[in-house]
Amino acid sequence: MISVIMGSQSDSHIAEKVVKILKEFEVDYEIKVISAHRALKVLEDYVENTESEVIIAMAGKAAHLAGVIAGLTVKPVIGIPIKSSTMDGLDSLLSTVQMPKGIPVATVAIDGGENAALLAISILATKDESLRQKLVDYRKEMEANVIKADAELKLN
Ligand code: RP5
Repeated sequence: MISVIMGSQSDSHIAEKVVKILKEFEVDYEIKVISAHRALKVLEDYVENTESEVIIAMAGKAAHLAGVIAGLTVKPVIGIPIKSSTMDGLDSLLSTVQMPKGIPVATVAIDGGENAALLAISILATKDESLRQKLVDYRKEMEANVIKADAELKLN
């Protein structure tokens, strides 16, 4: 199972991207809104008790959510910096990616919900052959789409 945690309900447009991929791969997930600064105790309880194998955390501005979660668990934590301020997400990116040594957060692109989901699936796929095959098929489909786009190019 994968946990998907948003820092705020206002991050749900990116959570939707994550959930779309998880559904496509038929992976179990649990989705929550838990803020690290507004509800720290709730976050601690959740992280300590969840049975999820991977946690995806998304937050904007001074985005400490993924880092705090990573400090609470040795499970893999994937951080999505959210573009939710006047700084175009650069603040969130640096807050999420620049973790001090010892407590890693695997950070994807700003608003990179799809890649966060795919990375979480890749982690589960190390112990799940059928999930691994779905990832291979997904990449084959992407390749086929590129070949098709090239064949249909009308600019030559
Ligand atoms: C962060 O601050 C959230 O993750 C969100 O991206 C941003 C704004 O949150 P709200 O003030 O809209 O709740 O905590």
